[in-house]
Amino acid sequence: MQTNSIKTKPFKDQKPGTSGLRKPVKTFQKAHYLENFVQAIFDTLPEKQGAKLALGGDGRYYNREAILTIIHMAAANGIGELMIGKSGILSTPAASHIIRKYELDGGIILSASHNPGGPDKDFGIKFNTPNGGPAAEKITDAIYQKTLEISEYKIAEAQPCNIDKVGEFQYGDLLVRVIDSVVDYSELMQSLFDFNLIRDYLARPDTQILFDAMHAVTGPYAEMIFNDILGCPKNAILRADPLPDFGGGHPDPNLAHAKQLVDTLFADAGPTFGAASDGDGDRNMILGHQCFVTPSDSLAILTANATQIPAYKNGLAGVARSMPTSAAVDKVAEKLNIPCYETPTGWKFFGNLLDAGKITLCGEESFGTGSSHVREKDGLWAVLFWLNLLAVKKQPVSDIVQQHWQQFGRNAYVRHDYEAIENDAANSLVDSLINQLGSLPGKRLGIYDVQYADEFRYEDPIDGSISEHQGIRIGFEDGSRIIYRLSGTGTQGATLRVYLETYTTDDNKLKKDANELLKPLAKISTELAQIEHFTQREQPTVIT
Ligand code: G16
Repeated sequence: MQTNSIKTKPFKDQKPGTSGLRKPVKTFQKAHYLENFVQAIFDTLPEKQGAKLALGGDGRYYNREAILTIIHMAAANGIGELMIGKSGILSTPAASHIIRKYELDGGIILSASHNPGGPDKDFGIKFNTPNGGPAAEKITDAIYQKTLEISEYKIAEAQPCNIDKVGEFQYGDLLVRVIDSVVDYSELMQSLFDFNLIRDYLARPDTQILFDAMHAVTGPYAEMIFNDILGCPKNAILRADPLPDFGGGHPDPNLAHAKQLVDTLFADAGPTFGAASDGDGDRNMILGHQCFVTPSDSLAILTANATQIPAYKNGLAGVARSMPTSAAVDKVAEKLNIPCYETPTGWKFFGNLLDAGKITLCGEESFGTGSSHVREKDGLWAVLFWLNLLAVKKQPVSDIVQQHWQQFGRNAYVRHDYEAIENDAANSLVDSLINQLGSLPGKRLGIYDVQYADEFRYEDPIDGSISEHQGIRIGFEDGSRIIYRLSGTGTQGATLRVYLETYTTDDNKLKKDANELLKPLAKISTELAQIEHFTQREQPTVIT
């Protein structure tokens, strides 16, 4: 097999963000762009020769082309084995699972997650380490450094290569194993949850569920689990077929982008349970009949009820949430007397805590929930956890949520996103906020007294690594918070995220709309950051 060394020049914009490198497809299609980044990944591997890697993605536009390029580069770089999802399809949690199960040296996942797909939309690539989780910052920094120094990459002469059939073939010295990851993943799920109980629950005449796969990667996984194994009818899954452009939709499971699902669940005779997952299958949204469970509440409720689920019946070592996620889970952890860690945004920050056995469950406000079963957040896992819980409790979702709030109080929560704003405007807004931080503690803003105002800094309790500038926190005496962050996953300009949270035990407020409860705090947040002045936006683009 002929291999070539191709001369190239660095691109300056290949610094991975919150979750890998995400750019418009057109950027990835520039000559050498993908290849440079992949070569940098290979050159960062501790043992490149003979390494075994997983490879696959969410099936979005450019997935297949990128996979074929990576196979040719792997062969030329001395990689020993690639384990590839059939037709290039691997959900992010399934990739994490196969890296762990088959003891691979890592994996390359092609996804821009919840970002839209298509020739004019987004693509992404990220590297996961042997623990199955997203590479830690020191590794992504090393990859970035390599991209700045690169002068050539290695690639084999293209040869026909069939990734649509399960089986093995040799590509020079490289062994390519095409697998059906749906089988591995569904076996893992069956080892965690009581499938017999869930099956009986789903067969009840008063139970009806609806899962929205959003034309994204979870379709085949959901069909095997819900239709084939749990016996749900075909129409229990919406948008099951994965499409390269997600059917023109935005594969983000939230109230704005899963509209048909939300409308159905909120109709008078709607199903008892609804859920959705995102582009690469790691996010989840949970709904009951006329009830939306915020991701922060979902994490708290799963934590409070974990011992009712087979996999967690012996209790939890601890829990973790990202800083902007509401403190609902903190209240539960306190009651259970288990540790609760606060990490920066990004699943990679949970990796060390999971590996060290310090936590069992973790989650984020950005519709991500997961556990120690893999090292990624896991959309279908969260859905099955809820179904197992419903099968045990035999109560409507809304009753479970209300009872949780009665017991622990309610952390009412919303997030306002201002998308695609000018980078300079976003940076000026953040600078202006940082300049105010010193003068805020002790001040009264509306009906709230500022207790602290700072930039979040994280010291990893396991390896001592430090991550600075992880978001601006304004904390109030009554536990309310306003958090500001710039997203690390957008591809157009900057996205400002404003997270609002207030805590209440007042019975009258337990049934109220969160937006209503957070109105005063929302007003303070826009005034303090002078959002309209800096961005010329009167309203957020999306409220979740
Ligand atoms: C990624 C990360 C998450 C993070 C989310 C939003 O999720 O894995 O940890 O919370 O992005 O990040 P940001 O607020 O910086 O946009 P995903 O599902 O997009 O891979």
